[in-house]
Amino acid sequence: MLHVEINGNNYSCEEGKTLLNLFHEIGIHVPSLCFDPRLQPESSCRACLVKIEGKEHLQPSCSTYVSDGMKVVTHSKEIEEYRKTVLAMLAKDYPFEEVAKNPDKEFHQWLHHYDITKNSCDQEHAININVDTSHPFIQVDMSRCIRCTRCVRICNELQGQFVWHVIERGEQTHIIANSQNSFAKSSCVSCGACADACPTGAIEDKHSIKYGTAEKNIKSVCAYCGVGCEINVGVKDEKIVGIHPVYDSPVNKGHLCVKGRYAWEYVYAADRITEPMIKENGEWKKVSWKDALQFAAKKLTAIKMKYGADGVALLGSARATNEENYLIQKFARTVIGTNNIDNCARVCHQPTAKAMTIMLGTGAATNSYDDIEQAKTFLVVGSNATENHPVVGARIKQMVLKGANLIIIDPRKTELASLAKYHLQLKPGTNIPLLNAMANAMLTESLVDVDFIEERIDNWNDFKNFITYWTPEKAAKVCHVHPQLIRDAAKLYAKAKPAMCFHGLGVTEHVQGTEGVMALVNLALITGNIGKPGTGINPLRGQNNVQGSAAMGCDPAVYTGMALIKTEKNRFEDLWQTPLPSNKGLNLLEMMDAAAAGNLKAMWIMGYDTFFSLPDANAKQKSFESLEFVIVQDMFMNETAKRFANVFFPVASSFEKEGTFMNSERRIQKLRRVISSPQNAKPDWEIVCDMAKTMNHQNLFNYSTAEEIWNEIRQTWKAVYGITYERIEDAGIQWPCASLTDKGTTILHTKNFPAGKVKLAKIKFAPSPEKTSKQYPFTLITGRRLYHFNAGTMTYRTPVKEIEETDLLYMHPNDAQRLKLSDGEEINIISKYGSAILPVHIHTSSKQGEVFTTFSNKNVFINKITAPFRDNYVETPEYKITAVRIEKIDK
Ligand SMILES: Nc1nc2c(c(=O)[nH]1)N[C@H]1C(S)=C(S)[C@@H](COP(=O)(O)OP(=O)(O)OC[C@H]3O[C@@H](n4cnc5c(=O)[nH]c(N)nc54)[C@H](O)[C@@H]3O)O[C@H]1N2
Ligand SMILES: Nc1nc2c(c(=O)[nH]1)N[C@H]1C(S)=C(S)[C@@H](COP(=O)(O)OP(=O)(O)OC[C@H]3O[C@@H](n4cnc5c(=O)[nH]c(N)nc54)[C@H](O)[C@@H]3O)O[C@H]1N2
Ligand SMILES: [Mo]
Repeated sequence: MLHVEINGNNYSCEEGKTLLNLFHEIGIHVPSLCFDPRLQPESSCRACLVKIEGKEHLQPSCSTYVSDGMKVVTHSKEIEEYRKTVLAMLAKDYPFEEVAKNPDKEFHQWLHHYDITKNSCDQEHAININVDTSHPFIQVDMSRCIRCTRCVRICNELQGQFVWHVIERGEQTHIIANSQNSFAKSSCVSCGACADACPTGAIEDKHSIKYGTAEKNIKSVCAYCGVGCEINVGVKDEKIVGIHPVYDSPVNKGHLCVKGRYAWEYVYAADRITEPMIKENGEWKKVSWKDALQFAAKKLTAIKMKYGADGVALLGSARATNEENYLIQKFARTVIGTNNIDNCARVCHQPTAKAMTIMLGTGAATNSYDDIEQAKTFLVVGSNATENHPVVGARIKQMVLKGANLIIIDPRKTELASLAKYHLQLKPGTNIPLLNAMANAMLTESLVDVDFIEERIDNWNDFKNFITYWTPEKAAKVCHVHPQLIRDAAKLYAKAKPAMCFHGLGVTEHVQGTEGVMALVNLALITGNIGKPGTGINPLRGQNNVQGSAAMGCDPAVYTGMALIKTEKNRFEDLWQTPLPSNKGLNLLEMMDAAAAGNLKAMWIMGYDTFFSLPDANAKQKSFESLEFVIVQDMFMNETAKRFANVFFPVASSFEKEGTFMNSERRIQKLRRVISSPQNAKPDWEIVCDMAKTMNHQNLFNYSTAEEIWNEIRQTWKAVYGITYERIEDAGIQWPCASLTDKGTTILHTKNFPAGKVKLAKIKFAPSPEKTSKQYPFTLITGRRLYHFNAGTMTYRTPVKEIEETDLLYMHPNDAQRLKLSDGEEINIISKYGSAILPVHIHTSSKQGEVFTTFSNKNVFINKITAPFRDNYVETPEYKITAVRIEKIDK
């Protein structure tokens, strides 16, 4: 502890703090216009200067570290006069009418505090610069710029986008974006960090211009991707007016992406469904909750009577809370009596969960985001993190900009690939030969961690024999990556430790998805890159709560907490006081097959646009048409609801309910009710309880708060027993957390694996049955881009669609030239399974012969053409490979 005297009072403080940090803690306010807690101190504005005993000149408090025995004066006549001069200088050309209009801006507050007016700073006329309103979310008015450079630095240091530049010097200094006249044309990714950091409003959120300042800010969790950023939701007159990042969140550390910060206006979309509805003779009719519930209950009961409980299937939602997912699987098993329950992890990271459970014993990320800053090397495989998990992507990018090594394995040149030391641009679907060859190189070049293998691996000799076959030369013929590059990448991952692996759908959404993850786990194990800081196998999970939905038991084979039905039925029968079904449940893909075969008759789908997002939609249409009864529970009339539902249950959004989400690093975080839900929309959990009551099972679904449900979950799954609502009031906790004093677990497997020693996987290569041919010469990869989210249901109802209007087909310039296509031209894309129309975008991120697109636009509906093949272990669709041809559309 250090001891300091400030303004005659004594304080103690830990080492490594700046004076300004300490002032903030003890409530002393000094102007600090170039300071932002998320940035390295710049000490250029000179407003935070203080007197330190023994120093001749005043010192900047933002960059001076506290030392023992320091004596500091923060406010004296001399210092205050000096500050006033500094601020008056900054305001010399300032448009003072803005001060009155926006008194809350940090700079304006200081001008007011020091009584600086247009007259007092001898202003003749403020400079006049055009206001740039080209961007849908951010307005730029550089007449208000005081050159504090927070925008420049936050764009560089937090996001890593380098949009803002300081040009010229002295009086002429000003800040411009890296585009000519319009900010919208810059390389900005709309994260909004600059607007967040700006102390004047020179760069400002259009939301705050439109709606004004929030009356209160309520902490909650973002409802888009699996990163799980913490947000402060600004509310005024009971409406959301803006979203800002939580500065001290361990997840996002004061950062957000465009969707988290700006894409929330879907909540107020004119076509949001707010009344329960029943479809009669092809027409939707609004009804009371009582009628909707009774109608649905009657139908489900009748189908159960006629076809048995397994005639019904249910789907949980990766967008809904843990509590809600827990209830729907409990409903399936207790009220209906079926294990036909699944969720969209099936089409996403189920292969990860399976592979990691088989090999390591736990099907979740081994490490935490905070390991990113500890890693020396990153291996990023089939994951486009800067677009799909932008806040984690930005953290990785920052480390790479500071010198960490980066290896990318992806058929496309993603943003991270352009920064990578090695980009292994493999042929789609060939992860197995490539990863096996990396293991081979590690063995032959003695790069393996002998001690780790000795201590923690069971079948090393066996594996060695297997892997000798997979020389980089042999693999290169299949995966089209040069053998030397495979060796170099293997060497870097094995030697520049600690090395941290992130993977995504480029691994899982293949016929060898589960095996792909196993091959990755092999690499981590043989190099000892597991169980230590800055290492591990880390899937970047899909939606806000896909990890939770699966962990709650929305899976045909397991109950809550990954408890196997095979072994834990009795325990759950005791817990729920009900006999439970022992029939093997159907997974989502099997549900589709069973429906088409006439064996499944009803589905209740909670928060999942299943028809739109499953592959080979033309075939799926037959499955859905064979169902007698479908309930969709959503905020919007999604494609599944529009075409196939008989009943629609309208839900509260994530801003309108309580509960918890589980992010990619196993962190349970608390969602808060920020606004009330419109008309008769209700939280999913209330709807499930109401259905249970209507079907005479209220004794098992008698909850009045989400917390009561969570407390029941804690009783069923000991890894979250220690996580109470009270304990996560301030910050989330990562499971396993077995007791009320346990702080949670940031790194798994530090000493042991649950099974003691583990086995390496010997994986043979069997290529995808989907192959290009003369008739279908291109390989189509589908995936994501930054602006839209999955089924597009939410983002297309926000101004994000002004930035990206539609799905685009990314095509290499040489292919476009050959097909005589110009950028933006609409084409017909055809596979064996169907066709779709969308514009081409000529771009070098795709290799020749490969094209890429997203699947979010309802009008394009790309899943009409995607291939039906599935992962060998868990049936995840191979969304990443479809053979297609592209035809010019005759005008
Ligand atoms: N902006 C945005 N963010 C999202 C989403 C969104 O829709 N939009 N969706 C969320 C969801 S549900 C999920 S699951 C995650 C997914 O996030 P990611 O896992 O990043 O998803 P994708 O873009 O589908 O695929 C990742 C990469 O896999 C590559 N790939 C394709 N085939 C192969 C292959 O054979 N081998 C290798 N190594 N790579 C290959 C693709 O080129 C692509 O760059 O994103 C989440 N975040
Ligand atoms: N071609 C192609 N297709 C793919 C993929 C691909 O890479 N390529 N990826 C696949 C993957 S990984 C995934 S995860 C799926 C995603 O497919 P979906 O899960 O269908 O997509 P989402 O857009 O995440 O949202 C599902 C629905 O949840 C609703 N919703 C949001 N919040 C709530 C809530 O609190 N409660 C309820 N009840 N509903 C809510 C939304 O309005 C939306 O209709 O798509 C898959 N489809
Ligand atoms: Mo996903």
